[in-house]
Amino acid sequence: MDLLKSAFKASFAAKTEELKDLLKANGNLVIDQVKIEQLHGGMRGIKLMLWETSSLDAIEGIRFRGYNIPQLQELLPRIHGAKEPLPEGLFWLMLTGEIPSNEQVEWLSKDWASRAEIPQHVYKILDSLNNSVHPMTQLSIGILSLQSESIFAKKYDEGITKSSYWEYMYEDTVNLIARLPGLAAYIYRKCFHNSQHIAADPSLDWSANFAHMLGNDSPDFKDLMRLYMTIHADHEGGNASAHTVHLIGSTLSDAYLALAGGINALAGPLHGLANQEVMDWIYEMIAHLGTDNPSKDQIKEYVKKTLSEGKIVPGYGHAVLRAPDPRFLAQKEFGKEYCANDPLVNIVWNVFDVVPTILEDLGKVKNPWPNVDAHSGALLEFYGIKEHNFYTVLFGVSRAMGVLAQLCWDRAYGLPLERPKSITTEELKEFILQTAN
Ligand code: CMX
Repeated sequence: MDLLKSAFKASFAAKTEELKDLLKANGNLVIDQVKIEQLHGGMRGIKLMLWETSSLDAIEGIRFRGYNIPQLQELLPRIHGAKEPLPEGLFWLMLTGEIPSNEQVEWLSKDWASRAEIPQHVYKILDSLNNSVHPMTQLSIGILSLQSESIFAKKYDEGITKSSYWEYMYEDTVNLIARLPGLAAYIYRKCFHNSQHIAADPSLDWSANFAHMLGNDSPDFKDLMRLYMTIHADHEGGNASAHTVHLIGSTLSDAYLALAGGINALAGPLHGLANQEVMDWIYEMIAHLGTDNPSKDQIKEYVKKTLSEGKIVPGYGHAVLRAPDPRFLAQKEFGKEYCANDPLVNIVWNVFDVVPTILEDLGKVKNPWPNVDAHSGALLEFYGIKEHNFYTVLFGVSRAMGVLAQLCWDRAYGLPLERPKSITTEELKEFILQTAN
């Protein structure tokens, strides 16, 4: 059994026992109550699933196994001359609860590089797709085509016991994560660089190799990718992409089928596609105002115009957060160090200065602050990744780490099929009538 697999086994063995005892002693305790407005309003805030890899606080933001983003930036190993920690370290942390050593991260990086090969039939399927097919759709199709490689599906077919599900889910998870940069870079070079593909360099770490295959070998871009892949990896279980993967996985679909579903959820404009929308919106503003250096007053007027047309301001607001997203702030710090004079980056910062007050004044927006998607596009564009409709693919590659690590936990815990209860309006009326009497 490999290093991380055995560390994960030791980690979940103890937690599974603890969870069994907790359930036995407290299974009847009521943890939450559901209001009718929550039933209708997207189930906001209802506690209804276990999720080990991260937890989201409305003010502080995301914590991965108890560590917030600044702590992760300080504690996770930096190797290969990186200034930013490697996301491989975060994946180790999500599975084991332990900050890994440099040697463990080095090993994991090599392990992923050794698993990265993509079968030829996947390339053929991608090549058959017209470039007008959105890159997120291509990513989803690419992941589904890779499903031929699922070890979990094969073993399940042969007949395996429930207690061994986690082992094969772990194998699918790491194989899939290892292959995602190659898959995403293939889609990028096919759509935007005339299919001039760049071979992987297995001596590089996962993110640096991804940067390399996209076509930018600068050390700073490699660091941006390490940061980007770390901060987008997980956002607890209730967000649409995470919950989709968890739900599909609960039917014992394998990691490939489950992740493709999550990618489809991420492709919506209220979720991950917002990073594309932000950059499109900024470019529309530049064209409308006729300047790529708009004043804050001009930006204010454009925001008001957007709202008056019944549109949302992309990159702002959140279903859980009630403060500026620390993932936005981490990218702002990166921008200050590497591209403080870039015009687009400065527009992003000026938008940040004016939008929250305007949204607050609407009186209905619960969180007027920027989320992760408000910043990422401007940094990518600075390093030459200018194709806005590719941005959510990068989000998807990172998000795979968190949701697939959790899928390993799901199978390790033996969590059952998800099957909540829905009710009709007639039943709702009946309930209200009975409660009133
Ligand atoms: N611009 C304009 N109006 C906004 C807004 C924004 N950025 N954010 C929220 N609102 C509006 C909502 O549309 C809603 O209006 P109606 O009552 O007229 O329908 C009202 O404010 C209340 O919404 P909310 O409770 O504050 O927000 P929700 O939890 O319903 O939705 C989110 C959260 C993210 C979908 C929403 O803030 C939004 O649409 N933001 C812009 C899109 C975006 O950036 N999404 C990315 C989120 C992060 C991610 O998943 O990647």
